[in-house]
Amino acid sequence: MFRHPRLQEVRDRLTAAHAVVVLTGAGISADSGVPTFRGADGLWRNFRAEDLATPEAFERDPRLVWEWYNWRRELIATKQPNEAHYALVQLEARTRNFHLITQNVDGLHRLAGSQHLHELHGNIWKVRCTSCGLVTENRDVPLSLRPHCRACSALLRPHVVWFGESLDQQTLAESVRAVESCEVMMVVGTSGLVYPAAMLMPSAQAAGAFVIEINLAPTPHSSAADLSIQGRAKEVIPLLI
Ligand code: BV8
Ligand code: ZN
Repeated sequence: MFRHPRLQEVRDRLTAAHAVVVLTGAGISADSGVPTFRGADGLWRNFRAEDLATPEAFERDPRLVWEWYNWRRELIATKQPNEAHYALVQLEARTRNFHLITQNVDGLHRLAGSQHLHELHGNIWKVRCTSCGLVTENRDVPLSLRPHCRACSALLRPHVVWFGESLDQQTLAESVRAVESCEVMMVVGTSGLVYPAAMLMPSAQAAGAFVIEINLAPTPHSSAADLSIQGRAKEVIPLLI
């Protein structure tokens, strides 16, 4: 049973807060069996995510990039949300003004029932036409390689944000507004290395929010957090709700 001297304080702060924001990263899905990006299990055929999650990689070898996404879609299709995902759904239901901002593209927050969700980096279950831009949901596992647009027959790509690509401006603006007007922000299972998502925590703090980090290990943001709890998301989050 996870123990920490300040769990009750966190529960009280979350209960008293009118506006709460939660930012999640790959660590919250690790307990569902989805590999993180920078952990030991973050490799695929000796490629790093940074090598494949780029427009250049897709330009150079769309088949290889699609094979990687097909591998991830196939893996994620067998995974379920864990206690941490469900606890955040409960927190959302009883918080007046709640925003869940995720860097994850696995769709597990949506599957768990989160409504006020901002998917900063897109969603692996959506595809986008490289020509006409049509975005559709696609759950084919595997996706027939080099998938083509029904409307204009151009090549489809995953509807995710690659390194070097800018985030959807509206999603980012909504997320910034949310962190700048919340009383409590929880940052769960992210290494805090990827920008501009990594700017959200300092922005919350600058706006006066009480920031709690929950992570298995210390991160570059741990010292800045008002409270950094070292533990497994699926054990800690349910205890805070
Ligand atoms: C942009 C979608 C520019 C794809 C992803 C140098 C300095 C600063 C910035 C840059 C730089 N060089 C380049 C940049 C910009 C770059 C960037 O930040 N690079 C980093 C690597 C330095 N950013 C970008 O390119 C962004 N775009 O900046 O645009 C621009 C501006 C104007 C106009 C045009 C362009 C786009 C970034 C989005 C990239 N896409 N994903 C896909 O998934 O297929 S990012 C990818 O990393 C995932 O989304 C992932 O979620 C995300 C972040 O990683 P984490 O979630 O933190 O996961 P990670 O594995 O790192 O960590 C897991 C954590 O969980 C660990 O801390 C671990 O301890 C913890 N953990 C593990 N198990 C548990 C746990 N915690 C709790 N419980 C557990 N059980
Ligand atoms: Zn098209």
